[in-house]
Amino acid sequence: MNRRSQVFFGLATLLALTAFAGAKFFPENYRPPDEVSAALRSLASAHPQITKLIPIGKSQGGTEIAVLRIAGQTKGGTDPDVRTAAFVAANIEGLHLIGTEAALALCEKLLSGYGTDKAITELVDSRTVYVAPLLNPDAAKAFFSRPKWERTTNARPVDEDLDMQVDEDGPDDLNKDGLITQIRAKDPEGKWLPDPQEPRLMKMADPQKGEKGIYTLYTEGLDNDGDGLYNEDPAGGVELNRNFPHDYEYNVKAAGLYPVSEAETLALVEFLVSHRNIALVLNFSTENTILNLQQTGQAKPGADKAKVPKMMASFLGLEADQEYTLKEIVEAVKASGVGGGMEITEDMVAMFLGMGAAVQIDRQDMPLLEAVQKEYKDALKEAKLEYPEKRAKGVGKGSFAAYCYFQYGVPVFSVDLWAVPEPKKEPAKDALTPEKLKTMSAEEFLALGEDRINAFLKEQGAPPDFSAETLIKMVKSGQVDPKKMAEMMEKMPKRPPAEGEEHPDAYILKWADASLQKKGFVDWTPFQHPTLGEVEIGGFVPFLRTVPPPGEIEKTVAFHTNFCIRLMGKLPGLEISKTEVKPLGSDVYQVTAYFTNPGWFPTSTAQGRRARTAWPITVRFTLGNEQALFSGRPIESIPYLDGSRDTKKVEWTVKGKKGSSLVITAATPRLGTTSVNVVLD
Ligand SMILES: [Ca+2]
Ligand SMILES: [Ca+2]
Ligand SMILES: [Ca+2]
Ligand SMILES: [Ca+2]
Repeated sequence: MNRRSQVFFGLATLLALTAFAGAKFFPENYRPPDEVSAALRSLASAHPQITKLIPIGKSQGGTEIAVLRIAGQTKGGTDPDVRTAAFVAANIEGLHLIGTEAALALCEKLLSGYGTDKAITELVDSRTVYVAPLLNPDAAKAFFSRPKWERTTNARPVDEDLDMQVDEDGPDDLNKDGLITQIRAKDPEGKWLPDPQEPRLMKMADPQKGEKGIYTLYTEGLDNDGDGLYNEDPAGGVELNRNFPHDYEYNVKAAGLYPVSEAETLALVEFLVSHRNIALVLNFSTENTILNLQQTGQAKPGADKAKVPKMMASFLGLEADQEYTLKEIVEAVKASGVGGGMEITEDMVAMFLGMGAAVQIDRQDMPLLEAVQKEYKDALKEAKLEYPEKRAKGVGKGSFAAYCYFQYGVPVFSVDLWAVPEPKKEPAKDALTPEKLKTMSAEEFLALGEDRINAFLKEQGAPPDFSAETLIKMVKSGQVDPKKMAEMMEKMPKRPPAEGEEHPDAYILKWADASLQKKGFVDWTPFQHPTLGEVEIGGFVPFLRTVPPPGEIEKTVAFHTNFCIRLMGKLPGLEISKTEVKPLGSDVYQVTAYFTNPGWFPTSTAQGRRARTAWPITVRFTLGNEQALFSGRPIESIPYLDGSRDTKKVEWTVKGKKGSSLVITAATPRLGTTSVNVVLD
């Protein structure tokens, strides 16, 4: 190879590499499903004393789904699957690669901190932590595939368009950049037009504002089966995070045939219901339910009005064949005294009348969630982690988190770990205002520069022909001074504020331009499409919103794994904190036992009690030989204990010999069993 061709070859390679770097979009920081499995196996084999790798099932596509159990040796050899536990779930959506990494990092932190870090050692010795780092491996594979496309479905073959063919028309990488983006095609009947402020972004035309669409948008690809629709039936499947039984969407293909119809969701639900010791679920997903408390879709009671069953109607003083609003029914129930002092909500009435699932957080659980929210916000601030709070995503219908809270009946916290950062607002003190303008000299005004003046004009809603360029010319030529200009501007008709509104994705594009060297967006480029003709291909790079760039991973993972460990340290517990024996004479004794929750979380949530999946605490009083119970019951039930050392007592009167003993036991599935030996004395 001569020198010239060497140089040429080098250049060509460089160009190819640059193109490919954009296409790859930092995969080296994230592990594909087989590497996640390998990482779990190696963690388990490096720490055999305190781990157990539990395969819970296989994805539709055949990848094993595993839970790593972390539990230290307990005194008395309590079974780790019986003592109080936290379950950490990750990446049920498949595109939340950062969640998988955080879950693995949490395992590593707990295992390496065991024996060296006091809080971690205490946690691991007294509790059990289950971690499932990858719940949707089929979808996660799409991140590592070429072309890369955002997919949240498992590999179940589904005929989305009911044409008797399955998975026959998926996206196609037409421009061969390794990414599935979008196509925009000029179309007189199109519904889309470029955003006037940011023409790279497309917005839906609003006919009420006189806007007219000029483009139709498609996912990048061909109409493989020639039915006139583009990419209408891609590979897969069911969106696992819509396949859970609470507030489930029937007759929606992506939600599956029926609740828990999928291998992955079934495996997960089976694991949860067979591990009744789980008292807390932490979920790494694109939702952030610590900041956004919306616990399920937009579900509302099915109708505004409802009829009340005949039997109830007469009891409530209502007419059986008349329709009432939920509010009216709530009032009637309250007036009747049926609730026995319980807070009656529209939600409860709706559920009772079979109008739909509960969708609101139980009022009694609110203080708990708000306290965690405050702690989280304070911790974010302290760690100087900026998070666009208002953009935090709530939970959708049929989601895993909704199932955990409403049906499984435990506190659940979803965190997304990262979101595209909000652009920083200009500090207000430097902001230019018409008032400031009035006091400025011509020199000071010119020193502002064209960009700042333009920004100011835009902010003021100045007409488009009122540009910085013309103003600068006018000031320079002495036609106008800043004071006069400010007065003119105050009189000027303002553009309607709607036009100043930014495209909802504008901040994402700005961030991508600034932080990803423009690699976050594929610029619209002409393409000759075989059936659509002249089109352009472009749009956001897949995974831009859910996968943080390398520089931002470590800090958020460290922060959130620490926060999770903190939350796990708040798990409820059950102890018999004190017993008292009082002789009443003639071999009769009064025995009192105090039951305490040493944890911060209550022993059950109000919703758990309502769903009847939070068991009460069962107290057993087991008499010794030749003892007899005078008063009190051999089995008592304590509905629940609040957090932070809430204590309830139970009393009995026993006849028995001085010095003889009996046993008091307290047990509930989520908190294990504890017992104490009491001597009559
Ligand atoms: Ca089909
Ligand atoms: Ca492409
Ligand atoms: Ca098609
Ligand atoms: Ca296609």
